[in-house]
Amino acid sequence: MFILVLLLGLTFPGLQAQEAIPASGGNVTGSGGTVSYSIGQVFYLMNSGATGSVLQGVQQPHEIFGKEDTTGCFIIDAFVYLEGALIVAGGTNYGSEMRTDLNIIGILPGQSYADPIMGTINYTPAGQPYNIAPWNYTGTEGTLFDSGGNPANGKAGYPSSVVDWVLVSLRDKADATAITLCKAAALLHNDGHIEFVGGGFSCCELDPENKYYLVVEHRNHLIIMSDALPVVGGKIICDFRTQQSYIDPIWGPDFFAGQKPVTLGRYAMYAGNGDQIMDSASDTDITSDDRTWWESFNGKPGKYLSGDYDLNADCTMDDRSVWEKNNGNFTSVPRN
Ligand SMILES: [Ca+2]
Ligand SMILES: [Ca+2]
Ligand SMILES: [Ca+2]
Repeated sequence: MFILVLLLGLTFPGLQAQEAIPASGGNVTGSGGTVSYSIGQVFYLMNSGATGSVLQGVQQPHEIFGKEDTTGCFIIDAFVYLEGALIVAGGTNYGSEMRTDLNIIGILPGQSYADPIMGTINYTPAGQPYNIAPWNYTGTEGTLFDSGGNPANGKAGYPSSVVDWVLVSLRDKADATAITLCKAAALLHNDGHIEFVGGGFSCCELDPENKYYLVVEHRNHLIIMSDALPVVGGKIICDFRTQQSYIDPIWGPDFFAGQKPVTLGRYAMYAGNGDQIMDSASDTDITSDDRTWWESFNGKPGKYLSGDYDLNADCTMDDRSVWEKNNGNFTSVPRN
């Protein structure tokens, strides 16, 4: 009983000065919750320690109503497809799962491979790829995967099912006034599962009664957001693969882009958004700037490049074809 008072850490200015017996009990509310006290206590001793204080008396408060425990962190259980990786190699159809070419070749951040033709070692610098503009996200998730430039450890610890990195965040609103509550770079697996690494998604102490918007970004695909999602049992669940993402209906259902409908009733993030920095809208649209962007990488094989729109580890005309089909799509989902 005494311990409970201590845990609440409330201050009771009125109560401490109490020298008369109140006619009844009452409630005291502070930032940590509400505590009820009852009649009968006139004199008391206060014992203070490093973590709080305890009032000793004849009758101690015995009804404690603290805030709902929100110390647990939310678990995000989400799935998404990147269109570029879903395209069947060398074709225009979509496969049942995404390709992992970047991983197979060994060009994901931190991976390395020996180039047999050039006789050189290709080493992609370690670190999640969203530490550059426009994201400037400084998370250290990527340091877990580093070959150190040694092809003998070329896969750098990535599971073989990993397609690429995505950037995931939670917002409190759908529009531009939204606050990003938490953010993490995460691994995307070929079945669409988003895996949080290095401590997971540190979305803690949020109100589980609220609803949240889950945002997924990729370095050369179009940003998407979910509709408002409830927290169920500490979990936020979202499967973008089988449902359209949020589309602001203000100009009708077909004005803004959400995800691209692909075969088998599935959806995928639009590929072809390599330029996300030229102007303020570049991050949320697919335009001729994204073709110019692709052009600057065209002809470069075997590197981790944002102009590689179909994520097959080289930059060729195929990537331009992917861009061409998606050119003109733009989203209302603000990136910043
Ligand atoms: Ca922008
Ligand atoms: Ca763009
Ligand atoms: Ca390519």
